[in-house]
Amino acid sequence: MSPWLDRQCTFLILVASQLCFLVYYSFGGLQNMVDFFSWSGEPAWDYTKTHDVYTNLSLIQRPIAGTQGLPDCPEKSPYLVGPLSIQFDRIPSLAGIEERNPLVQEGGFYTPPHCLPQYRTALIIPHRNRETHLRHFLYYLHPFLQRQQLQYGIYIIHQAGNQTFNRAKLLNVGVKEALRDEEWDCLFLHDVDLIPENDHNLYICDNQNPKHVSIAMNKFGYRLPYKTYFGGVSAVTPEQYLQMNGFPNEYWGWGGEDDDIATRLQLAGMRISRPPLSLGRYKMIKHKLDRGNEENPKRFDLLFRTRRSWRQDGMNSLSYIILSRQRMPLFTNITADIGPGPGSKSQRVTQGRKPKGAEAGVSGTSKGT
Ligand code: UD2
Ligand code: MN
Repeated sequence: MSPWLDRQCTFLILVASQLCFLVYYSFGGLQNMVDFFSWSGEPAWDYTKTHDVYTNLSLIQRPIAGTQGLPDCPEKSPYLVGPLSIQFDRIPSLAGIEERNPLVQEGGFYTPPHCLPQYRTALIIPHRNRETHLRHFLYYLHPFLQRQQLQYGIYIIHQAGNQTFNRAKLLNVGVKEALRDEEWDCLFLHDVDLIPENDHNLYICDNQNPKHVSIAMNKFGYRLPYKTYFGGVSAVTPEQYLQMNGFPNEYWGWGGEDDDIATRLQLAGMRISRPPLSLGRYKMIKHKLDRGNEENPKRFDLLFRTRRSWRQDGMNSLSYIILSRQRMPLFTNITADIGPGPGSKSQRVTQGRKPKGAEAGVSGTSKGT
């Protein structure tokens, strides 16, 4: 080969390999590329053709007398419609949502009236000062879940006071309190500002492994931002939750707790399961970082220690005080004093005293209950 040709070849190889890299990264790395090329058995969804989230609801909302002789609900509900239209420009009223969901019982509970449900799912939502997000959430999630023919309950876990927010600890409180009500098969841990875009994204657990559900969000251009990402919406069975000793209690402020959960589930011998990228789609309501949930400067140090700390910090070290448990028309509201967080001058919201009506004895104030 002439030196001229040789140089031409080297040049072409260089250009080709650069192109390959470009393609690889524009697909968001290996995980997304595998999803893109592998056939998942799901139809290719067209998100330009969307349906109203209340479609078909009147068909499943006619109450019938008694539950005797009801057939089992099918594995997959025949009422599902696929991609949903989601808008946040108008804020629905709670009374309006109630009116459109007449079969939701006090406390935000629902059981299908025409068949015996195969799954019982509790949704657990950490919350403080996000009332408009909560209304959007209830407006979309109630009809979404009813169309899936699940038995479900919605729990809003409200952090009392204005000290630093602690998402993971609130999730621990929520799991413990929800399991007092019912033997839920599946616990959905859900940010209040995320709305699922496709009702074939079933709110049920994977019995083998914890499931990360919100894998494609508008916020990240509908791609998984990194391989071990576990934020937003995830689903665990009570057994999986106990196997990983619940979630960490020591992450105060924004960030890190989701990565800790991803690490601890692996340390507990499990791995992350995920739905197909075309199904785990979510819209996040735009927002700024909340006051009281500033970035946690200790998150990297804490993450460095997860391997050593996960067996001591979690469900077995959880301590909190329930200030109120209210059965609202569309959800159960649990207000908890989860402590002041590190570096805080004041003590608990309740200053160590049991407030009037608080259920300190029953609800896990002592460690390890
Ligand atoms: C990301 C993750 C989230 C969590 C967080 C870091 C996504 C979609 N979500 O969310 O799961 O890991 O980073 O901590 O990537 N909240 C309140 N009031 C507050 C603060 C938070 O209700 O004052 C609740 C609410 O349910 C919210 C959630 O905590 O959706 C997560 O907080 P965020 O929405 O401010 O954080 P974000 O969007 O960065
Ligand atoms: Mn958010």
